Amino acid sequence: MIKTEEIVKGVLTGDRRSIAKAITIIENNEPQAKDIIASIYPHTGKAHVIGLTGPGGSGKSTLIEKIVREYRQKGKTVGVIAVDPTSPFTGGAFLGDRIRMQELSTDPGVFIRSMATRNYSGGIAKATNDAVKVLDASAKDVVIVETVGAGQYEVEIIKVAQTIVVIHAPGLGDDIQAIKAGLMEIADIFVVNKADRENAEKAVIDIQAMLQLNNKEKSWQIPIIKTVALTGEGVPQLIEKLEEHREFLEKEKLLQKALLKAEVELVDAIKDKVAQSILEELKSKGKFEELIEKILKREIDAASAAEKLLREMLKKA
Ligand SMILES: Nc1nc2c(ncn2[C@@H]2O[C@H](COP(=O)(O)OP(=O)(O)OP(=O)(O)O)[C@@H](O)[C@H]2O)c(=O)[nH]1
Ligand SMILES: [Mg+2]
Repeated sequence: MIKTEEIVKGVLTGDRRSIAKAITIIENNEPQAKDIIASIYPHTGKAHVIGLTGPGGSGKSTLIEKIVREYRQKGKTVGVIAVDPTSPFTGGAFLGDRIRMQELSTDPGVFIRSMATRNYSGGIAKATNDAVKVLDASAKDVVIVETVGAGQYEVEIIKVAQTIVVIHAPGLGDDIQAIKAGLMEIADIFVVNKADRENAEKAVIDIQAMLQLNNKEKSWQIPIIKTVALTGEGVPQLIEKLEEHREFLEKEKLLQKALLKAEVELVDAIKDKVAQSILEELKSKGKFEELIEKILKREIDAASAAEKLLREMLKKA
């Protein structure tokens, strides 16, 4: 067995084999997983975690390949985890693009991995989260998680990702129902892929209509981006929105911090005011000088005197 420290050290330096080993340990739910996560945890929290979900065959894997390339051109490092709760990844469509993906996977700034999470007792979301932490700790700027929008996992992605992209494509029953209601709720960005097909515009209009129905007052406007994953068309626009959402989240965080700071300031100010007005009240009661005398004569200590004064004041109130 490889020592935990060795794996952790490897992960932190971005060593491909250590990253793979750590994820395998997580995938197999080995006891070592807990120690690895505990050790890398302080080094996490920097990556932008993007969840990409949608019906089977909508073009998720094809699109991810183009997204990865675009991020690499911008100098960002990327990790990808394809979660396949049913079959091992090696049988999946990702390998349909075998050659192009292989090309990507020799790039040291890219790590691509599928995960079969059946054995993980903590649930798929937990296993995925832990694998994301490994990639985050390995200093990937962006981590993309691909999940099939079927079953329960689609909504679980909200526990894993900061930005959720829901992808749809015309020709999948040609019905917006192909996107489950649950997915509509969690989307930060919509993608209509296969925009080269003629009925793509209809899909856009259908999603627009659904978004309007769901017209809650929101500070983030959910965009709908058209893409052709096969050619990469629309991918720069998608990346732009992904970055915008990331900035939006940062601003929200800053706002939360500002709120917290304002609260602390207010509490401090109240404390000052309360203390001051009580002091004035006590001084005006005449007992104040009397007690000072007693303290000087060592008849009472200051703390007991303060308590006595406050108690008398409260009794009168
Ligand atoms: N015409 C067209 N075909 C596309 C486009 N994007 C992907 N495809 C094709 O659609 C099929 C499914 O693409 P994938 O990327 O495997 O879809 P997926 O959503 O990852 O599928 P699963 O992982 O099985 O859920 C493949 O044959 C792709 O070549 C597109 O923009 N236009
Ligand atoms: Mg796929």
